[in-house]
Amino acid sequence: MKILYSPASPYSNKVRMAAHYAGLSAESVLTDTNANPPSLIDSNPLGKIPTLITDEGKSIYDSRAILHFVDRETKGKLYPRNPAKRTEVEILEALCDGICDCLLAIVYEKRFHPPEKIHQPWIDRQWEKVVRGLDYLNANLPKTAAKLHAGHFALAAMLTYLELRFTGEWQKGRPKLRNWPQKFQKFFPDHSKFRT
Ligand SMILES: N[C@@H](CCC(=O)N[C@@H](CS)C(=O)NCC(=O)O)C(=O)O
Repeated sequence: MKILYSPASPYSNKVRMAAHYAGLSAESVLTDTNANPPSLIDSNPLGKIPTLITDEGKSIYDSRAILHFVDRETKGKLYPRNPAKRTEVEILEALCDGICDCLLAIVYEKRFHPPEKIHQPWIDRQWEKVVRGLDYLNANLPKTAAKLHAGHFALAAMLTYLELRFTGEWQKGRPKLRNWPQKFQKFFPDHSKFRT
């Protein structure tokens, strides 16, 4: 199995960590989305990473579909069996991925527009969503122990991306969230392997 990825991509980071944790072996293939390589475009019309390609050549995207696939392949290592708990985990994952969507919208706004075309109100609107999301997470962190789930990986990946692109801009007033990565590392010491 292969996972097309890039080290900075938070959704790729989430998928690679979770697959490793669940015990699904997959080769990570570094992929430059800007170059539209056939290996990506032929597997995913959206040209986005992560994209997982199975040994049978079937492609699976996006990151949540991949995690649901990994969960099925590993007999439920990523999501709780209890429906109410599962919904909670799925919402946590959706929130963390949604924050990443906003962060990426800000990064892409600046990256893909000439300076005079950058629309600051759009950036501000995205950042407001990020602020609300981070405040919510600071007040409602998931219990974190040896048994991890998809929501933990989504949260870890989102905070890694946030610190990569918005270094030092998110910790103030959110002490619980700021300290959470240390807790996560205790239970998933391999996390740094997935940043490259
Ligand atoms: N909802 C998707 C988002 C994937 C996504 O936006 N990936 C970014 C990299 S972090 C990408 O491939 N961007 C390239 C592009 O949009 O052309 C998921 O969860 O996998």
